[in-house]
Amino acid sequence: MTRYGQMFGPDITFLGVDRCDLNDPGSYAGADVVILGAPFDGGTSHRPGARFGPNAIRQTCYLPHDGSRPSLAMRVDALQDVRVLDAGDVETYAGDIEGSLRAIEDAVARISASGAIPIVLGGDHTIALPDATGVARHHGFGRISMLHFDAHADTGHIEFGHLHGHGQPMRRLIESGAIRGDRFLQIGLRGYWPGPDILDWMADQRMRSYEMTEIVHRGLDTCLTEAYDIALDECDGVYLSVDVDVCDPGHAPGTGTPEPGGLTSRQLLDAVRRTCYELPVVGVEIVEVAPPYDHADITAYLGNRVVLEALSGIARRRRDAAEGTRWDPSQPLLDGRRPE
Ligand SMILES: [Mn+2]
Repeated sequence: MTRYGQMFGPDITFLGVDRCDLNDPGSYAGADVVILGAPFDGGTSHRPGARFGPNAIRQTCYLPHDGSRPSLAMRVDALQDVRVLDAGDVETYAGDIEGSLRAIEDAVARISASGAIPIVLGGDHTIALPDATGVARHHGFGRISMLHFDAHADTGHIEFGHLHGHGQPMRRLIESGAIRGDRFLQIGLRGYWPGPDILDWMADQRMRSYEMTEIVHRGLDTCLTEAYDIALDECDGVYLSVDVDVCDPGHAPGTGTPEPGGLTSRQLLDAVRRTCYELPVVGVEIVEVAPPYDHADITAYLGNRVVLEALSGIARRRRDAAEGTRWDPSQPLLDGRRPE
């Protein structure tokens, strides 16, 4: 496994955190989180370009790349309070799906086996299969649930004559037993795919999918609370998969298969933060950031902040567990009217 860092620009790390080498277990021993790039977009059905996602997510920020990001809302500095390392990119080739999936799964499995949480920067959504499988190899098949933010269900069977692609990873994960169909929670679906045959298959798996109309009608927080209950039932951990196209194209234009009418970036960031604070998250991925279609780096900035919200939620969860405290989202940051 080679560090593939120079292929898409300088070999940088996420906002300047320390680097590690997955070939040298000592270099990431004791890490809480290991960030991994998976610059693979050979599974896209429409517009490619997510291979440029990892480095865009790593570097798109207007603050110094100094390995420090104090969260105003959570009052933690996730890059300092937990040990976050960046293992660079996995070598993938868009024309070799199976070989790329094997390399990604092996890399993620190494991170999980070390006890760290992998945060994978995609890449198209094909990588959800090796990402979640690599985590399940450590935590146990059927022992982790899936919280999947996406405009699309990604439960296709055979597309373009292939079993693997960015519209199919969720079906493959259920078929393999890595994740139970009835512990699969999908948030933000909308639009005009898939059709009734695939929906029937999903119903047979007892998946729970929250389409945007239900989310608008009931409220995102209500839906999340319900999804969290299902996710924790008979499972030890939660895998968080964020396809940036869950957000409205106005909030995330840089993606391959945009679908109008999605979440706001505010909703997504709050949901990621809350998920990583309230649930035992054992793996995270942010996929489908495709810089060639971005405008003013809107989507790259969002991808960077999704990672930071996940990290801040994880950091605050650990601090509160150690100190017996609890984060209160209604607390003001500053309130000069409040007596001392
Ligand atoms: Mn997807």
